[in-house]
Amino acid sequence: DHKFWGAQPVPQPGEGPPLGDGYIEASKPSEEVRQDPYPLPKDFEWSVLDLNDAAQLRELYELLCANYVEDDNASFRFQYSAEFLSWALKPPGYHQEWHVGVRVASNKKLVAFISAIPITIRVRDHLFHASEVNFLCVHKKLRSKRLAPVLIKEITRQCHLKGIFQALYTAGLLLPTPVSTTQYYHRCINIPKLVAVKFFPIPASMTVARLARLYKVPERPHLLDSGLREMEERDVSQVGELFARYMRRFGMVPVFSLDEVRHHFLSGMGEGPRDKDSWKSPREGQVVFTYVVENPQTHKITDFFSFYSLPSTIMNSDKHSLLNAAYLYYYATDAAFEEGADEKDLLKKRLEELLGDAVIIASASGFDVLNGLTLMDNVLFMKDLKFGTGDGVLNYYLYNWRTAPLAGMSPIDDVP
Ligand code: YNC
Ligand code: MG
Repeated sequence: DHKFWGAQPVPQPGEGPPLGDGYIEASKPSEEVRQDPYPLPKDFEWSVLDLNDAAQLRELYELLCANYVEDDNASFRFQYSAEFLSWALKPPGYHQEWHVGVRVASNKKLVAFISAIPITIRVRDHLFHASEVNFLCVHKKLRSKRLAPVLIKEITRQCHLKGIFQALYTAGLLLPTPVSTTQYYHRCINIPKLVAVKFFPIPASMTVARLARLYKVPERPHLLDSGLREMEERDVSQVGELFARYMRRFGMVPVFSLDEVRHHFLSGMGEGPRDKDSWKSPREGQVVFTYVVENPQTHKITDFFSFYSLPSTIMNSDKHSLLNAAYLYYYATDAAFEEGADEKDLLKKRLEELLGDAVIIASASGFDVLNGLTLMDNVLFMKDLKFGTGDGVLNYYLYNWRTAPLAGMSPIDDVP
């Protein structure tokens, strides 16, 4: 029984598959959009955050650090860094009005937040402008007071004011109605630590030492000798093209302009020298790690991969306080464009080499674990690269857009 979600333009339980793809509620001209903010309970006030102000960015960091998403056992809580939040919330064309905070009126303490960023997405054969809603958070002391629906209505109003009527969002929680459900996988790297903090339940009949040997990774990336290096500014257009072409394989994808490619894959890497040995020493505050493979003869970029740093606070250990987790982000390879009987084998082999190096670089950079979801082509390589099934799921949702469910953003051909 969803008092809020039951009245929103999202597919409702029991509706059955849609006859065709399209919006649920028509867009409105801006003068018909509600002009004044939704009322908050007394004692609270709206506050648009200026994330270019280090003090306000810090306030958001602290709110999320203490109150954002935890796993089901309340053992780990996401600890997004200030650098991450700055990168994630200020992509090209971002709107400050979409960084919506709630403060206690008397002392101005930040107690809730919701955000949106502009995105262009393709869902099957429809391309549209939308927003991606994320970082919905209400302080632990203010839970279950129906504040979340007010935040969601306010960010919706702010999107409508900018002419945006569709949104994409993800949640572990099951709501009406996922367009896709993906599962978390984990490539364990720092075995002794992961066992100590109970991230990795050690199987009976196994010792930590044996397990560590089983998960040991080489020190040096294999593709270094065939053109693997950090992405640079001069790669932006080639990476953009390769990415766009690769993503045609999937049913629901973001479509990036070159500015967005630069932002998502390059600017998150931070400043500082990019050299052949960069994989050994991440930059201070580095959020994203992007590597390309440049063919030494043709100088064409044939592949790229990226992952991002998102640590978690460890809540129940006296030995360790931070889980250094990396998450697979986007990748692409021109091996996907080969045609022939063994095309799937070729692709699988290439992705194992490529993302195998992602595991090696994550390890060399000090990450304890590399996480991935069952989306894109991840299922082709995760098993052989020793990713294990996690117990978390991530549901993908579309607001005000109807389409039949997609199989984990996997190739359209695989949709049941
Ligand atoms: C959630 N995560 O079902 P019903 S993910 C959406 N996403 O409504 P109250 C959620 N809805 O079922 P609390 C939700 N969690 O009665 C709860 N709800 O219809 C719904 N956690 O509100 C819930 N961050 O205020 C129910 O609940 C109603 O005090 C109950 O607050 C919820 O960022 C929350 O997990 C999540 O901070 C704020 O628990 C709080 O519990 C919290 O009584 C820890 O709310 C952090 C956490 C969520 C991470 C995320 C994506 C959010 C998407 C929101 C939907 C966007 C729609 C598109 C809008 C733009 C449209 C355009 C154009
Ligand atoms: Mg509440």
